[in-house]
Amino acid sequence: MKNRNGHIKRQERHIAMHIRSVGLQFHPKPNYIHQFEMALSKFNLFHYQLNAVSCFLNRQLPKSARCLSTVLVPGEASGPSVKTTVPGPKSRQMIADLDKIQFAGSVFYFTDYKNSLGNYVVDADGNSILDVFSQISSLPLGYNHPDMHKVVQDPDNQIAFINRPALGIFPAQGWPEKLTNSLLSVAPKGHTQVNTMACGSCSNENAFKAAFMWYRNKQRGGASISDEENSSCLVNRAPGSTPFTIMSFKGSFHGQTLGCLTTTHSRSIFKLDFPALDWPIASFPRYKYPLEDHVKENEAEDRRCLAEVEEQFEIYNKAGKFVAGVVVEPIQAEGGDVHASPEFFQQLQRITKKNGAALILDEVQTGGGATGKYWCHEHFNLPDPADFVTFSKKMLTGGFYSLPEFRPQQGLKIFNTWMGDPSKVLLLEKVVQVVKRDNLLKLVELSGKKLMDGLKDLSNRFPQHMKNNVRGIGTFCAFDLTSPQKRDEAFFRLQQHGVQSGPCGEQTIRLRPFLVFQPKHADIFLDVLEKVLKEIQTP
Ligand code: PSZ
Repeated sequence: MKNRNGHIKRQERHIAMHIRSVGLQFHPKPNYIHQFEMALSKFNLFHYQLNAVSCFLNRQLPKSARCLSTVLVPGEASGPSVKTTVPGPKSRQMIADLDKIQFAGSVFYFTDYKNSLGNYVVDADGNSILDVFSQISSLPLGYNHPDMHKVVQDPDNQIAFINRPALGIFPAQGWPEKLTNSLLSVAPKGHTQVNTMACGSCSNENAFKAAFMWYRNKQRGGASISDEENSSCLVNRAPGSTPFTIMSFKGSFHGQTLGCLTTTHSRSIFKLDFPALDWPIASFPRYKYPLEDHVKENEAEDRRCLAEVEEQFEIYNKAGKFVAGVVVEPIQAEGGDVHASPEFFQQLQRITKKNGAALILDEVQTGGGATGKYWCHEHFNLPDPADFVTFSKKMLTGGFYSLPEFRPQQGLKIFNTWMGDPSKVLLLEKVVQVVKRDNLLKLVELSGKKLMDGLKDLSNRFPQHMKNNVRGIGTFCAFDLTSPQKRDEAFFRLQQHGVQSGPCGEQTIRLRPFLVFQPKHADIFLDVLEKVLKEIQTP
């Protein structure tokens, strides 16, 4: 008994430590954790036999989409299987080992990547977990997809995996063709230019820089660069260093490097103690749900936020802190899956253009297919192509697309050692082929509809726990619990029942499944969520 109590205490401590570091609002509730342990000792959780369900679903799909309910990743588990608490004893030991070397409080659990397959991640304790978080929304085809293995096994590709080039100066022969077959084959409308980068923050930083150069060149109006500009920039002084700014929105997340961090406003944990630039910030719409019952108020909310954008342009441009760009997420993700209307984005583009600034769409999280299109902003019917579209995560490589007028005029301006990694582009080339071959964007649409219908149904049936603001495009879905504490409990219980979801915002759970997430996986998720909603103890 002593051992058992010690074990539960350790479990609580770990959860509290973890929650602190990822910023969940968790208040340890020994009671439900304890009850969970008791239940676990009675039976091993969850072995779904879903073949029958799968066949049934297959018959429900339209003919053209039937292939979508067949097995996409052969050998994938038929449901979650949880044998220990999550994280289990092995993971907890490994977390303690890692914590001696670095702060490990953000680790959920250690993962057995060899045995993970498709939509299921297997942890170090052998728990098989339905993963609807996909490595913070970043692994496109699930674990160990056979086509990804083929890319790595191809001897020609192995050369690229081993010999990582400094891409800006020594690209491998055939590189332009690789870019054409991968990134450019799915480029947003009008985008013929693409630069690769290592991560999302790096992509945004460089898009900001490209916008600044473009803005300065417009100001120069063709005049050549003066000696004074060249010498003053070396000591961070005008006129070489510019007072230019990038406008961003409250609640946004654009990365944690210093420039990006100035445009990130989602949570203080990211910002506290770091210097920030004096750049303009406007409000992002916060709608009332259900949308159909609040059309007028939400239109007014759009107008309020757009008026702030206009106002910020005026204030900063007047003060000589010229706004060279506006950066915005098509859906604010880290900030709690906050959606805005197509009309908001259309007007934002109009205002940005009118003020001579560049519109930078940060599709790091929304891009890559999760909304049923490669780029979320393709749902917005923008009158013109966006000036920049930045990406990373599901695209495997970071980088940004831009319109031709934003090309730098000199080398070494948008530059670093690696400029991304060609091996990631090889994988992406295959991902793009598989998405097309297996009709995965259509699948996202179908699975997304199933998720949204199921979530709306649950929010109607459990109004004491779920808020009436289920939202989503494709499988990029989210819902709020009625309090931060309930969100934390729901997140914890989902994990214990073998579902890995993602927390974001104050009291939101977001779903970021793989592109191989099928309606049958949506059924499993919804079943587990219903069970969790019945179990919630937080008042
Ligand atoms: O805690 C963190 O730093 C996290 S957790 C999730 C993210 C970052 N998301 C990354 C992200 C993003 O969602 C958007 C819309 N823009 C930029 C970024 C930064 O990308 P990375 O993390 O690759 O630098």
